[in-house]
Amino acid sequence: MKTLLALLVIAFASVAQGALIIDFEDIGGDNIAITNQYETSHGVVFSMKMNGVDTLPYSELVGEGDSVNGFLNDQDNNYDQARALIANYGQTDTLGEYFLRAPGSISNTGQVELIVNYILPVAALRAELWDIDAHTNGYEKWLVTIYDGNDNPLASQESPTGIDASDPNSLDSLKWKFEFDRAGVFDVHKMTIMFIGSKTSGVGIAFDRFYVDSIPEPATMCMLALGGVAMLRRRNRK
Ligand SMILES: [Ca+2]
Ligand SMILES: [Ca+2]
Ligand SMILES: [Ca+2]
Ligand SMILES: [Ca+2]
Repeated sequence: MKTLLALLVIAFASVAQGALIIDFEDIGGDNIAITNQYETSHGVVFSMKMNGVDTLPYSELVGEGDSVNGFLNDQDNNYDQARALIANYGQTDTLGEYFLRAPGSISNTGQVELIVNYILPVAALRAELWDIDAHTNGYEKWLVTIYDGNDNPLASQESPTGIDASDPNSLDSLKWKFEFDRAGVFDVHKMTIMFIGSKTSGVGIAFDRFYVDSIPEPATMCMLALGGVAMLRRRNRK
């Protein structure tokens, strides 16, 4: 019986983990509009506003040489990749092959806001924002807010204020991780990541490794429960 329970727990954990993370590795290529690709698999829909106008975020291929870039790695003078000496800053390169950026070239980006709507409310979420830094035209900073079903804010967090990208202690080509945990209460219906820095252009958003803690799908629960019952029956027959 104990073994059976352990097996069920393992089965459940692996199902939940597979469904939890959105790392954009399966998005299918560079420069693809990210909208409802994760609606059925993860229960989330992405959208974006730029300078208050509705638009969509796009997939970005890690590394330079492809068309359109997501962020400038000032420290190493390349695009769309983690700092070469990232380990020296206590971080690891988790970007993989793809992340999410604003549409168009960085030089054309303005006041960016990433919006995530949840089909079913979630109790916890976390993600990474890369390359929060500053240049002569201003600094970058983000406000992450979560909302209830009536669009009322539940909580918010500010990112660090970007400091000059030439400073090794800046978050240039490094990540800032944020997390919200509603302690088991599934009341988060929406998340927004709004630019609140001083730049008016050249704002690069690089978003990745988005975890969604949603209620397991009834179908999955049912299958696991039935599997458990079947195993118990087989055992009892012995
Ligand atoms: Ca990724
Ligand atoms: Ca790229
Ligand atoms: Ca690209
Ligand atoms: Ca940078």
